Amino acid sequence: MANELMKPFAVNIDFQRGTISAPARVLRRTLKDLEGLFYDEEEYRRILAKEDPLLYEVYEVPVPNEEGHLLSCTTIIYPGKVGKEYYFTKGHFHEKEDRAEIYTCLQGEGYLLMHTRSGDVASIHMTPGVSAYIPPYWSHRTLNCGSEPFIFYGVWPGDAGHDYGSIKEEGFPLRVFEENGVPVVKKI
Ligand code: M6P
Ligand code: ZN
Repeated sequence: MANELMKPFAVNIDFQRGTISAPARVLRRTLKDLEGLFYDEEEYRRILAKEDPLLYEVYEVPVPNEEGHLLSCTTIIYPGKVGKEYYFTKGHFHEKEDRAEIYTCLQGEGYLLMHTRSGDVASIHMTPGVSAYIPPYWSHRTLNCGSEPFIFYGVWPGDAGHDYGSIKEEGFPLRVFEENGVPVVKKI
């Protein structure tokens, strides 16, 4: 019985660079992966016609995507904008919507945006040391509003899953634009 149990292990997280040693998977999303998500569609197409910049990378700790386990990863969002809107992650609900998540900022500056299906919205300004709790039933998207990479570490239940569908179809009700050199959170 005992030899069927998973063995304890550790990884190293580089707090400055945001990388994890021996990740299960490194996910890289470029501008074309976020089609239909930015506010300024025209500007999105104009940039994409010239280049396809890397927006963010995710380093996952190798753990099964199963009930009982805790998944974790770092996310590195690079600085940049499409029009006045800062680079962001796709954003998702959990497939099992009653699963929560914790994001802890390691480097840089960003925002965590959240909403519920019943129309509540929330945002948290993320700077190093800020550890945000995303309760069950809240979607989550992050963005980099600084000039350096924005890096955070996330932990969530192994069976949560990702549901991108409704955000792709309906859009995210909170957006952050640069206005007069500062980030402004807007409800759309
Ligand atoms: C965080 C976690 C991951 C997620 C990643 C990128 O690190 O929530 O589960 O994959 O952000 O976000 P998204 O999948 O919405 O692009
Ligand atoms: Zn999540």
